[in-house]
Amino acid sequence: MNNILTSDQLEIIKGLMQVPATISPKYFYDAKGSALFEDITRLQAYYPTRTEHAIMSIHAPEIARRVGASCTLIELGAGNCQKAKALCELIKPAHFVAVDISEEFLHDAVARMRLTFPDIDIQALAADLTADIGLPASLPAQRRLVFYPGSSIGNFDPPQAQALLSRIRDLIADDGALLIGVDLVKDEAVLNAAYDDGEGVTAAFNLNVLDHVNRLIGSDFDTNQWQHRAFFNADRSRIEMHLEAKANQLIHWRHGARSFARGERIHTENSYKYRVEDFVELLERAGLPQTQVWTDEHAWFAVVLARP
Ligand code: AVI
Repeated sequence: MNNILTSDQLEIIKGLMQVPATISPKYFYDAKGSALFEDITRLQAYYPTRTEHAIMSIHAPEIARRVGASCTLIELGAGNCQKAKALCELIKPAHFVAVDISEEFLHDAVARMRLTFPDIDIQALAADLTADIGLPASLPAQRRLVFYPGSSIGNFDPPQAQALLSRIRDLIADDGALLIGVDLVKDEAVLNAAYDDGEGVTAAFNLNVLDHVNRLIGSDFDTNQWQHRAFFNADRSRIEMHLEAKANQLIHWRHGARSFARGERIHTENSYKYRVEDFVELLERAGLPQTQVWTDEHAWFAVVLARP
């Protein structure tokens, strides 16, 4: 067996050896995790997806007018491309690039998009947004619209979020724009229910990361020995997701091991909730000072159009 570790393996093992242990949320999205996330987006308790969809539908004409004619649409975290589909109908770009970390999932979605939009040049790009997004060299540099829906920006710590927004600003040059969804601070009970739903779908999504990690580093996590924990941390304005050990256990992987005591946690995700003014400030610091904000009637979610 090859003894050289891949960067994913190194990152996972480093996180597991930390106290408290961490697993990056990017490892949620194997094929099963991506499908479970789609199930989450359909849950009654998980308000972000339908709220963002409602904002985009109600304000579609104004959004289209303000976005203007965009030559190239680039969707980050495209998943099943459902949201880009509506935007393609609205702004009719010449090119569409779907970027996502889950390659298997992306290819099927892009194949369906090509059937729906035979006149648009459509490409799939498997990329990790924490690194540089290497767009195809053939893509026109003018009038790019980066679409980053779903409040996935909230899964980055604010400094990382600002760094990603700066990289987006570089991708769009001076005549482009960013259309982004961001989840807002609200009643804690609403937030907690969205990340700990009664049907156990979010729990299954969280636990699935252990099966994915087992495949990636050859570890022996048993999902029956762990439980889902999710709660709003008001001091840091974020939902935290953890996996908590139900019993003392020793986890092995190739050439390594770590013990976990009953009750010890692995931190798997943060989901930051912003105030509109704080998010606008973050965009400004990233070089995107011209903003237009749309929200829903409860001000639970915002869709922001930002330009250099
Ligand atoms: C992908 N991301 C925006 C989701 C969120 O709400 O932070 C991931 C998620 N985690 C648990 N439920 C949904």
